[in-house]
Amino acid sequence: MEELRQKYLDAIAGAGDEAGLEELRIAALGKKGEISLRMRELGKMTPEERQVMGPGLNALKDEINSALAAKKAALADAALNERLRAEWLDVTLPGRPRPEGSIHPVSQVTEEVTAIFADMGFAVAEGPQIESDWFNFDALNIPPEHPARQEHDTFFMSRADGCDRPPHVLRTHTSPVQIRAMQAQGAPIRVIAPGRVYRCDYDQTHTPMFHQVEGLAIDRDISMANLKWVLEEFCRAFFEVEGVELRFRASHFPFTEPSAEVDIRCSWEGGTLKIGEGNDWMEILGSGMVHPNVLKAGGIDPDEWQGFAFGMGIDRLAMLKYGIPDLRAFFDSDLRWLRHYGFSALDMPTLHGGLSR
Ligand code: 2U9
Repeated sequence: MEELRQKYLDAIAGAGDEAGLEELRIAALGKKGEISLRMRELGKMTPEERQVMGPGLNALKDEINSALAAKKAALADAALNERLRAEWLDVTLPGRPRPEGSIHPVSQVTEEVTAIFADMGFAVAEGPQIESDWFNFDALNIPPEHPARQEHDTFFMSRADGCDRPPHVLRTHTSPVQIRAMQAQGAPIRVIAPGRVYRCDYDQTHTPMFHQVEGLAIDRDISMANLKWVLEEFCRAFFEVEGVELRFRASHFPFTEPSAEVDIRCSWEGGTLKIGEGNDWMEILGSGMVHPNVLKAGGIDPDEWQGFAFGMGIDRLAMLKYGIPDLRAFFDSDLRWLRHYGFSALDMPTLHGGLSR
């Protein structure tokens, strides 16, 4: 009995984990365990033998059970201590600094405009910034000799020596995106095309790269009335003013007929701009009914379909809404300017959350 005792106490003391302990428990005290078998043999003994062996085996069983429990607790303590050592955390460390980056006003306004038009059923379309002159001009009813080509201050890409095809251009407007969308999707269609455009021009109100968003809606029964409603809804949501008033002035663009420039009622009292009140008007966008030649270039039959289009400058919208005076600072990458005019990365605009909290 003393041999058994020593064997199991030594093995328990040397066990490395709970699984090892369980194996020892089964070997000693399980149904077919060594000590259990001995206890079963008690029945075959004489009463005298039983009187000696019975209490001895019971005491041995108790001692091994206690040793198992003590070792189990010790192993659990050791495991906890090891976790505490490995997973420690210095709670006195300073908090993480706020991220230094911020959302550029152009990105913010692009998101705002996209949210508003998405709510009216417009999808976002994208296309290349380097375009063929057909997509940038011809498809938009601006043939090679058209004076509008000069007005666009186009950047031309260079052609390989000996190539006599017309050079590609940096797109001067996002309109080619809508030509591509019409060709790919056909009618009916409702898309906006926000993105970078390029014109060789630089002063306080012009940069050689700027951002436009254009919209296109084509269906069987679309009129200037639909255009007017969509633009009024847009201005109300974007400038976050209930009483916006728009004025449509007859104008001319090669890609729309009839065409209208759109002014918004505003006041400049005290040198600050207020939208929706006062007696001044400020031009904010151009628009019109898509010219039949442009529909044809997009593969759409103008006898069956018609639609409206509009275009506006995203940078200019950002300046007006957020009171930013100089367009050129938009593209200087000056961190102090970005910290002042930028937006929190965690505060993405939504219609339900208020666009520009
Ligand atoms: C297709 C058909 C017609 C888009 C239009 C304007 C009028 C317009 C200017 C506003 C300020 C450009 O950024 S800006 O300088 N845009 O006045 N844009 S209609 O017309 C289209 C576009 C695509 C297929």
